[in-house]
Amino acid sequence: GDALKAKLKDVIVREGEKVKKIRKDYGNVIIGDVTIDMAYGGMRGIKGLVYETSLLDSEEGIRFRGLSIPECQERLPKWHDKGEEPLPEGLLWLLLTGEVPTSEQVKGITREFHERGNVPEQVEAIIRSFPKDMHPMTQFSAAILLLQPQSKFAAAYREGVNKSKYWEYAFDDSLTLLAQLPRVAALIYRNVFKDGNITASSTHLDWSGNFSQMLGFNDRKFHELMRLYLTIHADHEGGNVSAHATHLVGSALSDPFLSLSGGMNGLAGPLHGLANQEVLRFLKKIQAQLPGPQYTKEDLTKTLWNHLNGGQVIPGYGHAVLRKTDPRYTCQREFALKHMPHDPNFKLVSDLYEVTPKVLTEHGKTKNPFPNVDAHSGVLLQHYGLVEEDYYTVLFGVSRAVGVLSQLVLSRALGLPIERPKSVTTEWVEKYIASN
Ligand code: CMX
Repeated sequence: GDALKAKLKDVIVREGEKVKKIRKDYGNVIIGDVTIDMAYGGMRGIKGLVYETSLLDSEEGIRFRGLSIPECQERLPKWHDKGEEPLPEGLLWLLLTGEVPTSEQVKGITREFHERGNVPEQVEAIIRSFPKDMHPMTQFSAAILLLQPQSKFAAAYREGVNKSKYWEYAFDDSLTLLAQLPRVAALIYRNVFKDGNITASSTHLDWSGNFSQMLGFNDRKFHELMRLYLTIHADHEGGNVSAHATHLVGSALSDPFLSLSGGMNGLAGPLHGLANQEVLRFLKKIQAQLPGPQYTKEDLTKTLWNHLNGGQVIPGYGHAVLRKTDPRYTCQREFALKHMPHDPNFKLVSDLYEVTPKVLTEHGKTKNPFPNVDAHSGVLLQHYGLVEEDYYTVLFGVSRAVGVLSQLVLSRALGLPIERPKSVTTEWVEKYIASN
């Protein structure tokens, strides 16, 4: 934690000066136009937000500080230097500083997470008392609020801290959150779906391995899967609902706990993070309707059309920005080809990949007929026995916290102001049209 904070201090000074100069010299340069369609259309395509940690290209997919997913898999430190998948602790370092960390630096973060990982007892008791039929994402968001009294940011603000120090408290809170989220998330899982017992933290394990173990999964391949999973779901630039919601709430100087909870409420929507749960439900529905494992591509096509004709979206397909297959889908497909090539659920996902883009193209509505991250993640979890799909978005949420909290720290460091875009009414639009 200390090494990261020291590094971050340098980066923040450098970046702060750079941004100041850009704004001073080029603040009036126009980077886009806004049409009436954009204003009604969910602000699609408007460049109205600076978000440093990652950038999404419509053809190529996500880059974390310039690194693609395969590059992250290659360059970020691995578990004991011999695992195959990147450690999300390394991604955190990369997102915050823009630099690839060493194994030692990553170990330091893992240690820090262990040191801060104890969830307050009264919070655990309340989580255990949640009704079992309360959706895991509702529990997760509520649990993050329960952690909020620990906020150093909120306490410092109350004490009248100088604004130049905001980022340090946001950083502190973010580390506390990231350290405690796995335990909180595992508690929800064990409490809703198992007997409520949870394995104590193992300090010899990394963040993902320890989380897996607390969930109750000891297969080393599952730990590798979780390292990949928690890395690739972390960040997807700034305009998506969970990132933008966290950023928006944080811009009011709400502390990282309040901000993250807000982001998680957005992630819980079926068009965003909940799509991973919806995909699994959809796969089960298809399996129930198919004649058996000997189904044909025509059978699949028919089920897809029935679903679409019922006025529902095909979950896991389409994207607001991407126009090609999501590289987060591709790397999960590669994981499946390597570790579970004969898994029947993987076969269904694979067969759908061959059929769905054609159907969606013919359907003619979606701008992107290709799969996104959520089309694949569920079957990997099913394979290792994490079969309760209502829980899947919580895993997404634990990962997404890495990205949105990194940016939150940087936003406070750069002194970004309260977010407040201008809205207009349809009456205003009519008058504007008439006068032009
Ligand atoms: N199945 C059917 N119709 C779809 C579709 C899909 N998978 N994706 C988009 N469409 C439809 C839209 O509903 C919209 O229809 P209307 O004009 O009737 O409103 C039309 O195609 C145009 O939409 P778009 O511009 O292509 O897509 P958007 O940017 O509006 O929305 C997204 C993007 C992801 C919400 C949408 O593709 C979708 O609903 N996909 C299914 C849900 C999903 O997988 N979400 C997860 C995304 C990744 C994540 O955030 O986790």
